[in-house]
Amino acid sequence: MKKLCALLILVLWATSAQAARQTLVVYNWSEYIPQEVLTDFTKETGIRVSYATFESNEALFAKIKLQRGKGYDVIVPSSYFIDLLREAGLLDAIDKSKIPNLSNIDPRVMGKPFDPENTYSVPYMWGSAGLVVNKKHIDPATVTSWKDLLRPEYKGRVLLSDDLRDTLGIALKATGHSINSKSEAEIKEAAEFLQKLYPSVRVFDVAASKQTFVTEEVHIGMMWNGDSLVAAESNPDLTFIYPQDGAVLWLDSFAIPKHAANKEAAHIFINYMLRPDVAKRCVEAYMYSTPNLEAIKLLPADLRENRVLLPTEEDLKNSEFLNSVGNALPVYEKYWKELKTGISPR
Ligand code: N2P
Repeated sequence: MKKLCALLILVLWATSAQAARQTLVVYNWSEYIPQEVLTDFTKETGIRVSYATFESNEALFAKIKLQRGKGYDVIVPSSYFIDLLREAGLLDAIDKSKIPNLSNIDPRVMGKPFDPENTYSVPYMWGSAGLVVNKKHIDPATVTSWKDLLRPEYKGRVLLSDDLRDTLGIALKATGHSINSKSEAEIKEAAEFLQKLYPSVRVFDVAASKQTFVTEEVHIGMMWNGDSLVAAESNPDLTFIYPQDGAVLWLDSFAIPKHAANKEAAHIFINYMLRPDVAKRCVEAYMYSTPNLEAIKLLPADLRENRVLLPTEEDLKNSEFLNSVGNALPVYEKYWKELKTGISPR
């Protein structure tokens, strides 16, 4: 018995010592994990972190596909991109026995259609694309729907996201359809809404949307909720609105690529990120909605009550999470390209 215990201790020690020698390669959205959190992870575990960032799911997918699931240990795809990566054979199953902090996660974000058993994904943050107005120029009380973007007085002052599903998503909402529509007629109607709006658009952007709103180059448009709260710290006139026709919701999750070199360390990292005190620091830095119920309890009251950060069911009425649209994706791409280039699809 004694011998067995000694052997077990030796194995555990060897595993953690081996993990500690490794460099964990994390590939994540920009501005999503504070550097100090990564530094503290290394201090605690001895595992170094090499951190790279991307600005869109498409860029992430292309990179992981090109490298055939090698080169990164932890990635953070949104919603249905988990499914796309899994289908392409690019993800490895998560060993949930190594993520005890999974018990902190709100059951409402578990088991989404893109990964019904959470075999491949562990939720990190969720959020929305909603409306932002600058109240110095526009009375927020007059803006309740995506359709309001069409008002002629906003001409040249509108910002739309450069993300195809987000932007066609808000146009689908404006025209009364699901953001996950697979109907060509509905997608076409949404694209026509965007064509009508096009002359009003000053910028299509995601990465620089905060900056563009803060400098007041635009007065109204779409933005991720967290970005709007961070931008409002620099320009307090920026106000976020959950449109009555519904916001576009996403859930970003940790996943492990199929041929990750440091799977042991990847699990240690994911479990660390789900620790309530760590998740709290990430929320405070980037103001997105955490699904970590224990972390929410640790937040100061003003953040817990902030409905942009943690919206109520009522705020999210008519909102939907993005899902895979399967074979309809090329239809979205066709209309998106037409909008951006002016070249009509055949
Ligand atoms: C954080 C980006 C949020 C990711 N900068 C949206 N899926």
